[in-house]
Amino acid sequence: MPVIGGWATAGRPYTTLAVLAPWWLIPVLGCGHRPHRVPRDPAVPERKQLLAEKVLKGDVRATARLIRKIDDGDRQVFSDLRKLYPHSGRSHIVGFTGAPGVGKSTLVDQMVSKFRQNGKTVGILAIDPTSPFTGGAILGDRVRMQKHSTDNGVFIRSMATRGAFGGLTRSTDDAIVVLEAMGKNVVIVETVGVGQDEVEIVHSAHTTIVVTVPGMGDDIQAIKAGLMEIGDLFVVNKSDRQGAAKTIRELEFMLHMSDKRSGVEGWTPRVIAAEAMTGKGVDELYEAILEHRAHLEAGDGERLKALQAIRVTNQLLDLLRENLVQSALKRLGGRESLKQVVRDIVEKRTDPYGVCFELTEKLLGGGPD
Ligand SMILES: Nc1nc2c(ncn2[C@@H]2O[C@H](COP(=O)(O)OP(=O)(O)O)[C@@H](O)[C@H]2O)c(=O)[nH]1
Ligand SMILES: [Mg+2]
Repeated sequence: MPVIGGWATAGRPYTTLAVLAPWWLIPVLGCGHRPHRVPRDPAVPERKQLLAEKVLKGDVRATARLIRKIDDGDRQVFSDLRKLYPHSGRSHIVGFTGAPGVGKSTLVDQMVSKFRQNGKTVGILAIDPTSPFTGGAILGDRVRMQKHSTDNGVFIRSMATRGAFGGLTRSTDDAIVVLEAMGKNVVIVETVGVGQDEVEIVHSAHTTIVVTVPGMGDDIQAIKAGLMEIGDLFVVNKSDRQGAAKTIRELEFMLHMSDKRSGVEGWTPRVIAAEAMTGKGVDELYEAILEHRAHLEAGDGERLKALQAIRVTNQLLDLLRENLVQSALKRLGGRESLKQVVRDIVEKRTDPYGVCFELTEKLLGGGPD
């Protein structure tokens, strides 16, 4: 059995740097003339310090509060995250993605039971940016997960990422750090399966599981092209339905033909038939998850480390981007001034290139804020 708790890692051979780094970041990343220096901890009230400390002791309420703050885009969480970060990196992060209704939550519920039976503690993040107010799909998930609610070894939270500037991936990564520091052996992330987050999960997970069902439209339309590239494991759920065998065959064929897969070197994605409701295929999926982890950890864990390096690169660039943009906006004089500048650009009094260049110079060349 693989050691869940070894040096954890993640990421993927992505189009990472080129896509994420705008040109004005290059001086910062590459040839900055200032020596690298970690900023001092901002003055943090005692209460805030305690939040991270409580999380490290496994305090459920403190953990919930911190994740809530992350979800709200509260920038004060950074000092807590810095305290927690050294304690992260030990959990196995498993992502579930796929269209709404395919049975992800039902499967997650089954996996939680399996991990618990095997003595692992589990943190679950349900990501649903579509319904911040009603709870939407998450509400159903909560009801479904109720049987774990009295289990101290399970912690479940949903996130809508209302305020986070860096978007879904950023706040998901931050929340994962919190759950790892809390001491959970396994962190499961379920996305609601709409929009970008459906594929972005791959940035955060070590093992990405794409869930689909038989007979969703013609042929392989059951799965979007982007999803084919990110899955380490594919589940054809509701295989009690007609057409399951055909969907499985087609998926396997597509995987065989695909040359765009971004998965881990040496790993062949697998297609598993399941009925999450009855538990069919659940053992097989569980074993496959452990096998994938073992594959990452094989040898001296080079694959895991490579995955982690890409993940950290993404995370760092996201953070840098967020901080630089916020500083630039502050320099500009806030949102109101931004509107004025935009008006000036629209009326051709100036241009976006010049404004951007000037601001970058001020930010990187000028004195401190
Ligand atoms: N027939 C059938 N229904 C299932 C199966 N697994 C889940 N469901 C049902 O599909 C619906 C959506 O499941 P859910 O887990 O909420 O999907 P999610 O939106 O992907 O999280 C629920 O009503 C489940 O009871 C299955 O294996 N077979
Ligand atoms: Mg769900």
